[in-house]
Amino acid sequence: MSEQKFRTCTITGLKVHGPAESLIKANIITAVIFIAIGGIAALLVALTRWPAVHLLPAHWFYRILTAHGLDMLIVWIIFFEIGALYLGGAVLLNARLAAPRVGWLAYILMLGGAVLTNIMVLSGTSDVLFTSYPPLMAHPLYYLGIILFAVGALIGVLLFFATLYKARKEGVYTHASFPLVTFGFIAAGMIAIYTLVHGAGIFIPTLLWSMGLMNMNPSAYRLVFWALGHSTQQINVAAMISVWYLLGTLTVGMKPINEKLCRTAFVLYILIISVASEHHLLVDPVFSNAHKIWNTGYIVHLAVLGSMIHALAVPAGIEVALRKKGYTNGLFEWLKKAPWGNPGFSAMAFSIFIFGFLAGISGVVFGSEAVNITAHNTWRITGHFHATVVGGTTLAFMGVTYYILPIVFNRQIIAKNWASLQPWLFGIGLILLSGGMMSAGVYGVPRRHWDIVSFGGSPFAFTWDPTVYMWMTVMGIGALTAVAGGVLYVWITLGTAWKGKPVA
Ligand code: HEM
Ligand SMILES: [Cu+2]
Repeated sequence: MSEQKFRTCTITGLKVHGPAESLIKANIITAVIFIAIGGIAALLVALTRWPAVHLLPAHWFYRILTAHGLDMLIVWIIFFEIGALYLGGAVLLNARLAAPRVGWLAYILMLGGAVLTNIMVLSGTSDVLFTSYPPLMAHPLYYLGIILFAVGALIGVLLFFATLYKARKEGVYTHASFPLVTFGFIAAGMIAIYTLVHGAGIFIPTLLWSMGLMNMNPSAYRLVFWALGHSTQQINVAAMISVWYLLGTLTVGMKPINEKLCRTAFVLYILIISVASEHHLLVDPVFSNAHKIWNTGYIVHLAVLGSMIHALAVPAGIEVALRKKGYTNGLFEWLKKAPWGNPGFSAMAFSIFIFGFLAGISGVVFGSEAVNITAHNTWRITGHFHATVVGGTTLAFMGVTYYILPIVFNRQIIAKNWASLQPWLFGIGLILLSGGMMSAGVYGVPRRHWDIVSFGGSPFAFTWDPTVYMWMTVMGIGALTAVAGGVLYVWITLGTAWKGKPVA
């Protein structure tokens, strides 16, 4: 193995493989460009749903909403995850990336797919929203774009596993087990593989259907689609929790109190989490009631158990680490004296709080059969998943970016004070956004509706409880605050990558 391709990180002492470094940079920068695009879409969509503003006309609302869902939930998150997998597979093990050329192939497929899908959406031929439920039909190239993206992502995940294999085989990494963070990424990678296979399982037939070559049964579509759509959220959860462990270590020197238990929790995710996909089908007349109750009332709680273990392990690990630093007065001195000005720490703390309280609890409640019938397709759901994938995953990824920039990009963060403020703006904005959505949803405000005031001039008048307008305003203020945090993130990340001073 040629040693000259490695650089030693002056902060962590990790050996950074040059080709891995280039690929991580490309994937992360692309992710950030897409969160910027998705963020502009977020602002437009939020300002349309806020009745006081009602910005876009109906057709542009649905078009931009389609772009927002795709660019955020698929493109931003998965590009970032592929970058993170290369980090966990190569950099954290001081190993080389197994086959950098394959990594570039994956990158090109993903980028090509993302650009193609965006073009099809913005050109107005594919207003099908993120879920693209038949009989809504997009242009065939829209589905092709998604397939290319998914194949690229699958290749990236396989490259991660090949990298681990090589690190072992070449004797670079010899400990009995991989570090916990890498272990969590392995869980994410395994879930990713069966998820992406389901992605092919649904989007290839849908492509053929859009070309007039076969029929499509909407119920069958929903079943297979959610094997993809829900399971991808479990990649996000596993990756987010791995990032919590990483940030806990980097920010306060945390060590898990019982590492075996944490690993077991990841194994529970791998085994159980896919059955949770069925919570998307609770109002569909496809499964029997008994089946739904078994699934959502019992089995899924084994995965919830995994989350509960992490939810205790991470904060407890942080508390122990801070108490070891001498903050032992009273119950909460450690919390008060925590490094709140370090954006890596505050992003992690907000992510844990939002994911634990807003996302986790609402998810378990809305995912039960009895409650789902009233929560389904209301803004409660949109509030729930913004707490998971935005307040949880996206914020955790933002936090770890403040470490990836010095370690992988070898640059010092520009505008440190703004960086300290960034997770606060994004986190508080998200709490208001998700809280506003969920609260309005309790009154029955539907998701994906362009006009909740006159329902598009519907003859059946409907008057909301005035409280609804208050919650819509909370949502709007939250959206503006979160967008401000998002703008800071994009500016600081791209600015640092481009003009940050090299790490001494
Ligand atoms: C500043 C940040 C954000 C704001 C203000 C925001 C706002 C919104 C709003 C207002 C909607 C429309 C809901 C509806 O009409 O039912 C929406 C939908 C959605 N958002 Fe966000 N969002 C943000 C960030 C994100 C991120 C980072 C992700 C993913 C990682 C995300 C994923 C989604 C998805 C999947 C939908 C549903 C699309 C659909 O119904 O087809 N959002 N968002
Ligand atoms: Cu789900």
